[in-house]
Amino acid sequence: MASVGYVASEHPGHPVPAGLRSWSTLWAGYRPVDITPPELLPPGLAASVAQGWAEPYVSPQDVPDWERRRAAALVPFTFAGGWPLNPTGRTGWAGRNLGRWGENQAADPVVIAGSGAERRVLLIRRRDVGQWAIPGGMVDPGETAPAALVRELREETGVDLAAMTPVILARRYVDDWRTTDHAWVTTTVALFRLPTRVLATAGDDAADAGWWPFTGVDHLAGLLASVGGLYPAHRALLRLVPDADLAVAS
Ligand code: RP5
Ligand code: MG
Ligand code: MG
Repeated sequence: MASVGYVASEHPGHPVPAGLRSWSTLWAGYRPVDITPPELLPPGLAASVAQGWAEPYVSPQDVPDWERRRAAALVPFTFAGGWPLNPTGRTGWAGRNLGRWGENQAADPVVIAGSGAERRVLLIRRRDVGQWAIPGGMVDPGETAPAALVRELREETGVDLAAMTPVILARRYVDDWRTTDHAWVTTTVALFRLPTRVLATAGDDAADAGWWPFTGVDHLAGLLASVGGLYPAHRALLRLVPDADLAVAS
């Protein structure tokens, strides 16, 4: 098959053309751009490993337990030449910009308070991209997703919902900004419903925390446009909240 001369760096902001994303479509000219940051390459990698958020492997070929990881994956994935392949196909980006090669499991607690026109959703402003997002985070090694939902919510907003049982909305891929062909994010999205708002205080990787009117994702995005915007990857997650939990716009 003829190669298509697509080089991601020549198309800033462009996704890979839809017809070329599938790994089963041969594309000899594919040249993804490596976005591995210095803190995930030697010598900086050692400090990131010591901080506890990065695994020490410079290449996925060094990872010793792929069989176990594949069995535990939320979204199945395949390999080529020892490299795990993003289950959504080519991204235009290579390397690792996340703690782990392959699937990085996150937990996203969607907390809703009030009803009708008073209904609100608890969001944080992410320090990395400056946008408003669900107060989620990565599941720690050996931790369960339900435990991570409660821990991340507490760390990022100060709200402790350990006594509640949330409704799991989905276990799915999330289009995180750090995604590459060989390291990506999946998440467990869960809904907590509160009768009224509780005090929220930003902490950890949250620059701000607040309750935003939530009568629909598009309305929410409009509200947030002037203050950093809504983290694009979380639009799809917030759309998972059942209609019954949304106020009818009047
Ligand atoms: C998002 O990044 C996930 O949906 C989750 O909210 C979060 C996990 O990463 P950190 O907040 O730990 O950076 O894509
Ligand atoms: Mg966090
Ligand atoms: Mg977080």
